[in-house]
Amino acid sequence: MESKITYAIIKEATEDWLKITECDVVIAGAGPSGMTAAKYLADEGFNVVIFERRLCFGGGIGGGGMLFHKIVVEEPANEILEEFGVKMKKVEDLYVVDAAEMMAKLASGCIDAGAKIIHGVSIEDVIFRENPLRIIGVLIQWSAVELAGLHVDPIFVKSKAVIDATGHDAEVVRVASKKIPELKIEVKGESSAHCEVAEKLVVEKTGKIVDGLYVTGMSVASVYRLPRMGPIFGGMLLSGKKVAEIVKRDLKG
Ligand code: 48F
Repeated sequence: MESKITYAIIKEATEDWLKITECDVVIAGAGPSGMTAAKYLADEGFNVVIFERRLCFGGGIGGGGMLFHKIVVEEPANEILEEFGVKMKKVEDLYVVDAAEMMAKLASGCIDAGAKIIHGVSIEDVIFRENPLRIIGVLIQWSAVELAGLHVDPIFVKSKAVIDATGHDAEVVRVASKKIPELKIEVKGESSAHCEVAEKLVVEKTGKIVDGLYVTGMSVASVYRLPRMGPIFGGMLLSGKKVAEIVKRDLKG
């Protein structure tokens, strides 16, 4: 029995990994924007993988508003939550949601659509090519190796599109901006709070950084120094949906 357990896990995991080695879309981070993007891209038949550093999903959703277990969304993002089957309560012009329900249902929505979420893996760098300058994949590492501070070389995953959904730190765009100066991107860091403006601009600025590299969610705010918005999540969902539409258009032509 014991060896069968090991055999089954390693065989099935390896089969998944072989499919991931070269895939359509790599998403960094299983927060609200990353999981929304994953669902809409997987719905279109793309081979989508999310690498999530932690052993859970939801990113900033789980903390609710200062640990009160609710978050809010505004119109029209409530329509996205309806598609994921999330229950909402209308309070004035806002929709209030249980943080746990939103985390669980965004995750099951993107998994049911066919996306893979791989936990405990961090994206630490990108693969690039010149003439024309483009991103063609990522370098990944076990988060446990990162945490242990071990010197272990990462491995490569090639993809037609890489989406930075890493949240406040915009980690993927940040590393690309530092290591590939020809990209001429500077990650400015987000600004202080102004909800309405932040919610609007984060969706407006969502999109392509360079061929092959896209940005969604709070990473957008970080790249362009947009205001933060606190525990209102409509912009994250709308940004995830928008980046999926842009990637779909670019990949399908
Ligand atoms: O931070 P996060 O929830 O990103 P988001 O989708 O949503 C932001 C909101 O939660 C909130 C907000 C809006 O109202 O202000 O903060 O933009 O999720 C980001 C996920 O990415 C993972 C991280 O663990 C988190 O779950 N992550 C971060 N860097 C990496 C990563 C990395 N280099 N590789 C893999 N995962």
